[in-house]
Amino acid sequence: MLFSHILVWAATSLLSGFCLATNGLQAINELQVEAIKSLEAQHAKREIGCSIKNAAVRRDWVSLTIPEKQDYSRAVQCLWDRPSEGRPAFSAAQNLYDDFVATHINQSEIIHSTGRFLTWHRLFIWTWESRLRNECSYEGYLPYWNWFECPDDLTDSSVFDGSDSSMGGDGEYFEHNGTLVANNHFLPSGKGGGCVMSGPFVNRTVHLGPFQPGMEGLSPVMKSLQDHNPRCLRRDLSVAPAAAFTHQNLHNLITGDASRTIDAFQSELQSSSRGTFSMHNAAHYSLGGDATCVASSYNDPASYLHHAMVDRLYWIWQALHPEQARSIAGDLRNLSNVK
Ligand SMILES: *[C@@H]1O[C@H](CO)[C@@H](O)[C@H](O)[C@H]1NC(C)=O
Ligand SMILES: *[C@@H]1O[C@H](CO)[C@@H](O)[C@H](O)[C@H]1NC(C)=O
Ligand SMILES: *[C@@H]1O[C@H](CO)[C@@H](O)[C@H](O)[C@H]1NC(C)=O
Ligand SMILES: *[C@@H]1O[C@H](CO)[C@@H](O)[C@H](O)[C@H]1NC(C)=O
Ligand SMILES: [Cu+2]
Repeated sequence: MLFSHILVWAATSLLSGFCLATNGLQAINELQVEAIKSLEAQHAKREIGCSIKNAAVRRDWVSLTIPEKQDYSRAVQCLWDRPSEGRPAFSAAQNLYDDFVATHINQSEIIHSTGRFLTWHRLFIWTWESRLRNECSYEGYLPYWNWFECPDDLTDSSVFDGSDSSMGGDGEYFEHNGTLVANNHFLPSGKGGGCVMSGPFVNRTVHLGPFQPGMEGLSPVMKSLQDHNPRCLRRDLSVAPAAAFTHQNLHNLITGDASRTIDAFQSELQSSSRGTFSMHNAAHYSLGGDATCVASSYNDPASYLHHAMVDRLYWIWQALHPEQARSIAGDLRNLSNVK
């Protein structure tokens, strides 16, 4: 027993490089094993169609080889080099990468804090992944940023180490007064806040947003989708929100009180019910900078890896709660019409 635990620990610590993982890392690995067993049982009699036997496999970024990581970034550059498909409402979008950002901005008021949250974002990242594969000859699937790795210093993670096989590092130092997060949390400023000056996307320009940036000093603020606002991508990597990534919070979400209904699960994962960061918000705000504007957060390419992890939790929850897997909760509100 002891021996097998050591093996598990060795495998996960190797995967997370040279940084301290949270106690949630082993917990999510174990829950994923349970999820796969559950799907194998549910799909045992399925002869045709989609099943766990022929499913695509999304992998942890840290488990990709360096050439695989570089190939993912190459494919992202390919979308960035494609022309915008240019609907009139999105006229500030300059390329296909921007079109994705614009689509998220356009729908932002109806896909957050509504019944669409989990399924809309699932479709969104699947569309992104499909275009990388179908138009940019990317052969893998969308990797995920495993929040339970390196929470003490994100720049130790191979997602954010600033190498050409990462999503870029922290922003340059920019003096500011921190970030105001939903529910009036205050997040002190970190070591960044300015332009990301490392990694494969350093020379890229973002054009849309921010609308309601949480980070103080993030400007100029955009007024409409016609407002062309070219600038560098900014980040302020922060460790404070990572306090959400405990095995207690994970178990509460997947097997505990918050797992009982889709409503409870979705609320706990998306927003914060107990005055602390939800896991979804924690990872968004730990990116800082451009990611602190909810609507235009996909200006940061790490947001796709982040939402692949959100989707992974949704998938594990669905696998372990088959009777509820296809239910949704919430309404179809447009938040700007809610007083
Ligand atoms: C979103 O896009 C649609 C169709 O392109 C457009 O009619 C609508 O005004 C846009 N909404 C916002 C909030 O930009
Ligand atoms: C939400 O409502 C606002 C204000 O009525 C409107 O301008 C906006 O286009 C709506 N957004 C969507 C996505 O329907
Ligand atoms: C931060 O807040 C202090 C006190 O409100 C203010 O004096 C200072 O100018 C602010 N700094 C920036 C960069 O806005
Ligand atoms: C960014 O542009 C600079 C100056 O043209 C160039 O030296 C550098 O190699 C570019 N970096 C990347 C990752 O494309
Ligand atoms: Cu979103």
